[in-house]
Amino acid sequence: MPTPQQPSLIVRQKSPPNIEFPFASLSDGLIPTELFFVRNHFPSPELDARDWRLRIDGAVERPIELDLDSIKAMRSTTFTAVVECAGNGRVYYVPPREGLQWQNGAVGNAAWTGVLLREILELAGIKRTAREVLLIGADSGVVDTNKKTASPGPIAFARSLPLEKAIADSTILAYSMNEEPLTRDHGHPLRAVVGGWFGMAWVKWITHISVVEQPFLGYWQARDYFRWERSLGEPTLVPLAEARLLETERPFAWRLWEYMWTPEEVGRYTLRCRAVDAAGCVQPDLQRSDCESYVANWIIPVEVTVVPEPQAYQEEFVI
Ligand SMILES: Nc1nc2c(c(=O)[nH]1)N[C@H]1C(S)=C(S)[C@@H](COP(=O)(O)O)O[C@H]1N2
Ligand SMILES: [Mo]
Repeated sequence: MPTPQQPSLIVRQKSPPNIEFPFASLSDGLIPTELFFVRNHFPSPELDARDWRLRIDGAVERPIELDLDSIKAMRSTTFTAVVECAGNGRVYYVPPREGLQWQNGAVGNAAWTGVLLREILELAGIKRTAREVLLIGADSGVVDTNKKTASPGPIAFARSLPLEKAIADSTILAYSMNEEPLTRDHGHPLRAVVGGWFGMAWVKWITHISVVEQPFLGYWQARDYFRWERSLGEPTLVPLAEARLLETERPFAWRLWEYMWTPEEVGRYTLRCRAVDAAGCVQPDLQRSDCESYVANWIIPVEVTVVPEPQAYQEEFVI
């Protein structure tokens, strides 16, 4: 009897691990953690939850340090949210763009449990001069050695959120994913979950939070993750931050859909689908040159081959 095919992960880079979810195998609202995509700029640090600490300093009344138990003892919040890498779909760019050649699977939906970032910041007391909240990961390394975009030596993965988003109900520091403790590749023991924002804002392995009074211009904010915007005439660089909300009862989570289609005859077909949101925004038909190598959100045709019903196969399954 033929065994049903197991979906297998697609390795886009071995080291550090960058792994894609086989999107064609999507069958459920939540992606199981073992099939969830992994996007790492540096090797995943192995942090021991027992001696891990979270330091909160900068524009706060009282700098503090918390251990994992005291964070878990705080009021917990659970919500389901999609995390999508801004580079998802990059392989569809013509001509090809530099970067990991993701197809559609650098995206996933999971149930996240943790503590509102706002409640953690309140323990330290946010000063009135605060403008952004910088989240710093424990991973680090050198980026783009010998290139014009090379980092100034080894750097950590760090990104800031504007204060309004940092204190929103859609931003938590999560210690659990799909009801299990975070795994090493997904940020154990604590990561940011920033509902509605692209993946790079979801900093993993957080050990340090600094409340800042000036816009943060670190590598991952000012050198990477940009696209062009032409609204001012000449194209200007704007950081990637726009929320991309899917039409669903649960904000920030996706919704699966299906469409019944009976092909008239065997042969090759091309399927296309276009998303339109409640506000009437329509998914673009074609690639736009302004998005660097990110936000590949135009319609990607899917080729299918319709074959005659496999009789022998069916009988085997009936028993
Ligand atoms: N510390 C740290 N956090 C990080 C990254 C990273 O390299 N280091 N990658 C970011 C990017 S670009 C994405 S898309 C998401 C992916 O989350 P996942 O690996 O849990 O799927 O993590 C984000 N958080
Ligand atoms: Mo990403």
